[in-house]
Amino acid sequence: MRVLKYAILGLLDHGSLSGYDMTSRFKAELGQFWSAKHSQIYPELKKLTDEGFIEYETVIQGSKLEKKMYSITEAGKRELHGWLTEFKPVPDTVKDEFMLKAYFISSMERDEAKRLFADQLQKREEKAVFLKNKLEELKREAGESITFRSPHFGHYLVLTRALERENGYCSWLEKALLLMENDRS
Ligand code: FER
Repeated sequence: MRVLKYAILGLLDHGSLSGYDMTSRFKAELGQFWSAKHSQIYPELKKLTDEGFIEYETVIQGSKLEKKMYSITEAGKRELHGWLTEFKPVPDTVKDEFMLKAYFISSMERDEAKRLFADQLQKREEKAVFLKNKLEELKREAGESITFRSPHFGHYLVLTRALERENGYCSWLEKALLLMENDRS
């Protein structure tokens, strides 16, 4: 499934963008949880144009520079809406290399395992702090409470989910470290 296709349609549903604007948006925000390479974005823009889901207008910048400003078409809006409202089964668990190491923990010495878990805990805590700061920043920017109609609601949802995930990961790592600390088997 071409999920990048829907990421592009979603971005364009809020207003027209150049290819450059789009790669910037991927870098800044969307890319934090849905990364895409420049090399993937441009062929997808071409494909979506051929399919009639987006269109572009060539804008002259200065004397020579040209850029394509992309916008979503009515067919594109219908396509996006179809995807947004479609029910899906729970996807397979995202692969996490650390889980594979946890599964094979008995092949390590206790101290090695403790160091590995402590290192992961430190890094996950740093990530949680980063996300917490992002969330505070978003709340300040949004001003009043963020409700369904707020333009920040989607960003808020994705950030709160990410923060819950990292906090949950940290508390699991702490419990695992305690288990290794307290049993002397
Ligand atoms: C953001 C910063 C980080 C953001 C998402 C993330 C949606 C991370 C998400 C994740 O790790 O799942 O601004 O905006």
